[in-house]
Amino acid sequence: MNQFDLTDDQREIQELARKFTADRITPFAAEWDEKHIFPRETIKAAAELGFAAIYVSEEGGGIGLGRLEAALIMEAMAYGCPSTSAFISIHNMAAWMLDRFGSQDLKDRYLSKLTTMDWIASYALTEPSSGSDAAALKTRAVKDGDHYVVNGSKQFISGAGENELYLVMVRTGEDGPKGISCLAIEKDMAGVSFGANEKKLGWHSQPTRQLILEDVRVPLANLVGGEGEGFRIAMMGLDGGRLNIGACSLGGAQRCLDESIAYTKDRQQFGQPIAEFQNTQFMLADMATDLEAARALLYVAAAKVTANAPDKTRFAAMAKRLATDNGSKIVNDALQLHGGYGYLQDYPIERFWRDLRVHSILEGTNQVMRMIVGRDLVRQ
Ligand code: 2MC
Repeated sequence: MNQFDLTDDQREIQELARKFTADRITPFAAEWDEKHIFPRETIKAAAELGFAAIYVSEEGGGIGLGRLEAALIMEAMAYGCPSTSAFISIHNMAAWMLDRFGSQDLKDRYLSKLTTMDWIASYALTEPSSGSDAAALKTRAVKDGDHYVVNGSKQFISGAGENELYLVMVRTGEDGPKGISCLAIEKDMAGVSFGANEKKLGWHSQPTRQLILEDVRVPLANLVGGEGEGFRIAMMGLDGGRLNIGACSLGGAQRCLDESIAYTKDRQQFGQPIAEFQNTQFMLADMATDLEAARALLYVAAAKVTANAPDKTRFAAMAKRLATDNGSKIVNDALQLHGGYGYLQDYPIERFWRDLRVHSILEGTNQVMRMIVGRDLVRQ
């Protein structure tokens, strides 16, 4: 087997995701964006293919694949709609956290609903005053009998108000990362409410709201992992989430590159297709090169996360940084190649430009990615 190529199984799953995207995502994505439609039915249809629990174990009801396969699926779906693909990624991250760290009781109660997407899960770490410094979070859970009483608020929560389950990082102990635990909180528990739907530059096909927790009584049995393990669990979830976000940038960038090749071959100026100009070819060449470089690193990083390699976190951070920076640059160049038409909603480029912009910010800013890599380099 060629170690630089995908296996037959990986190609098969990629094809499945591409077909699903062509049938169920690409034709509708512009309307979801324009009208801010949350495509719950399409998302549920993705679950029928196993895409709600890609790296959840088969015992847990998932399809038990690795992180490279997950990246291939996310990349393929982002070719149609990065926002919807990323939304499905976040659910996968939460489902994996439950499968990997949850008790049997938690899995019995929630995981089967998550693998079918009868229930959708959100990941809640960020707070209004703790973003990059995630370990400074203040949402507090205090024990009272066989419950925790939870108070606080979580910011920028994808799926908030729509999703049924929230994996919430809360403070149960001391300041800093060691005092953090992870709780599974249901939408319908008393004291759970949501802020207004945020008005965003992109990612219009998914709602983003604050999650507000006021004296929410959460059974002790809803603790995911042990007390004090929440930060590590959250970070391990993000190792995979960051790969997927990088993959969403790859998919979006590939779409915009393909659109640019087609457009520049068609668009005539100065008596010839603009694809004939050397400037156009040089731009397309750089776009394709930057895309392949980012893709190669991301696939290596994904294999490392699957293998639990000691340098997996560093590689996931490097790959997320490169794929999201390169992806946004490629989409920006695609917009330039489309000229004034690229700025119009008649073409898909501006949507991808808006959707990919946030990938350099969320699931850890690209500055935090550099911090993770840099710290690891000098620690050795
Ligand atoms: N895997 C396992 N353990 C990890 C880990 C990982 N990836 N990262 C950190 N840890 C452990 C680490 O080993 C340490 O434990 P110990 O002291 O036992 O060795 C502990 O966690 C604390 O780690 P740090 O000392 O590195 O913690 P610090 O507070 O310095 O900062 C930082 C860590 C900046 C990397 C983290 O706060 C971070 O990632 N910030 C960005 C937050 C973020 O990504 N938010 C995204 C929110 S989710 C989202 O956007 C969407 C869902 C859309």
